[in-house]
Amino acid sequence: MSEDAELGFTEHLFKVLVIGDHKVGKTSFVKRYVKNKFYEELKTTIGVDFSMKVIDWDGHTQVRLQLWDIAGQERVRGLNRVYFKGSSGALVVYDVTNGSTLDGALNWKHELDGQVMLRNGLPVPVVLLANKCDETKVCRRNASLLENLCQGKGFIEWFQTSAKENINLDEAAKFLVKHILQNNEESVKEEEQNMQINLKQQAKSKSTCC
Ligand SMILES: Nc1nc2c(ncn2[C@@H]2O[C@H](COP(=O)(O)OP(=O)(O)OP(=O)(O)O)[C@@H](O)[C@H]2O)c(=O)[nH]1
Ligand SMILES: [Mg+2]
Repeated sequence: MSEDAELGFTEHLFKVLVIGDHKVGKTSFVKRYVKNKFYEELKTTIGVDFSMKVIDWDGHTQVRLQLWDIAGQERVRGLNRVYFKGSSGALVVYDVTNGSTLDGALNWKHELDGQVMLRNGLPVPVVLLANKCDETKVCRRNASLLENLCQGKGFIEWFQTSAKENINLDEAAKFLVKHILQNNEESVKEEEQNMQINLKQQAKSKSTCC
């Protein structure tokens, strides 16, 4: 975070992962969200692709989201964990037309939780995206299933999205950023408190010395 004290303007840079199985629409999400473009045909991602989305959060806060779009192919799964480090949150994508990718999403979440956590030991915020909803809407029964899943598996929320028709991408990302900002604020407060405690302890030890 950098702050221009005179203007009271704050900038944040957050690393956000976009993860999920092969072909669920991760790259499509990023391309729609960042460039407002959609492609029927896309090359599979190899390794990781980076994109930056700048959000004017409010009049005095700018958020830069560094999006890490990670390859979903099974054969490179184990290798991709190295990219998780330092992330502030994640979007885990599954494809509503392919049920097995929901199991995949749960695996990705589990792997992420094993690799990254907040300073207080809690998991980083993760939003579940039920993508390709232009093809099949999530029915009410599945919606309540997903709600239960979120609670049970620790996703902060789920959204049905379509990268193709630009449905709910901004909403899902905003929801995640709101949580990341809250976590950030809490950890800054905690740091300030720790610093005050340290200063007090130093002052105390100086006053008792000699
Ligand atoms: N109908 C529909 N098709 C989509 C949507 N999002 C992505 N697709 C299509 O799904 C296919 C795979 O999309 P990608 O974005 O390449 O998927 P990916 O998750 O990045 O795949 P990997 O890079 O292999 O891990 C492409 O043909 C996209 O056009 C969507 O919201 N609706
Ligand atoms: Mg991709």
